[in-house]
Amino acid sequence: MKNILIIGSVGQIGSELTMELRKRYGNDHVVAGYRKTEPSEELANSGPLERVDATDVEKLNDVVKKYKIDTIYNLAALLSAVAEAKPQAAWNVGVNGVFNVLEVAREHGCAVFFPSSIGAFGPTTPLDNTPQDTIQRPTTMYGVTKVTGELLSDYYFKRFGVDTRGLRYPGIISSVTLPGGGTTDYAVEIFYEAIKHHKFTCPLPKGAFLDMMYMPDALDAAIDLMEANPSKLRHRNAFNVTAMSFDPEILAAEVRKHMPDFKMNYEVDPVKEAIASTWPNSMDDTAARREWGWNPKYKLPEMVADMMDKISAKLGIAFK
Ligand code: AKB
Repeated sequence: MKNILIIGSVGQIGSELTMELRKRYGNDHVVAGYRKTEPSEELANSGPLERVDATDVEKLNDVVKKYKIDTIYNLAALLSAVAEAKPQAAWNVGVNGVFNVLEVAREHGCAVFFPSSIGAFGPTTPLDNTPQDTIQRPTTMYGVTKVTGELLSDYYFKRFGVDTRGLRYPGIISSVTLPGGGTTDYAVEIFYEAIKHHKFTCPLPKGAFLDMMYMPDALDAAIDLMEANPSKLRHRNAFNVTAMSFDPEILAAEVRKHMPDFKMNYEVDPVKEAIASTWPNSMDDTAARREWGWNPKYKLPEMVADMMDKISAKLGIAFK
């Protein structure tokens, strides 16, 4: 039986991944690690909880020993726009934290999941059908930390045999926990504003195409990769994974199929615009499909239909 530690369990991906892992492996086998933000009642009452932070290596060691942890999902990170405002903090969590987790994993024989991002690419990367193995010269602190995390994960596998695995996530869309400070957050915010006000002011410009994914696919991707037969993995870390690619106009048109009076205008955020312009328009994820069977279930129409229903129910506001 696996004993899993999630670092960053109250974040956008962590909050849902923790519950999904508890469902699959048993509540007592999945420890929810958190730092400052208090966990939801659901998270706190359904299994073990520890205040543990990737930058505190001693506490990390204690928790891994206490629960005989064999797998760590390290989801702690500052998202791209926040990382531009706080580059030192982004480096501390995104590089020093990753290094600590890998060191503890080496000592205790744990497997490690590391979520990289489309942010690991930069302006000199081919932006269309971005290959799995290509130029990575990101110009954001977020990207610098993600490339470093990818390289450290490769290094710990090759040098010490740590079972490291990871994905390059696109923008993740979910109805449960809001993302905080990412460039792709608009693709979640649009649903709250549509349901509440039937309109949205978009911070990215028309034509800003980015890869995206609905949360159920993002959870499956992480768990399927961690369960994949290692002999099939040629890459291990930093797999490109995507489910859809759209720009704000295409997303708004899909929302309008459910809410014909929906309106969108633009107030472009220059920081987010600059970041988005250096990220892929769409990635090639054939390595993930070939090596461990990646096959997302949600395309744009299914994702939008489900988000409209879920956010409407969450806010208690009917829109039909
Ligand atoms: C962000 O926008 O910073 C993240 C990401 C794509 O990694 N959602």
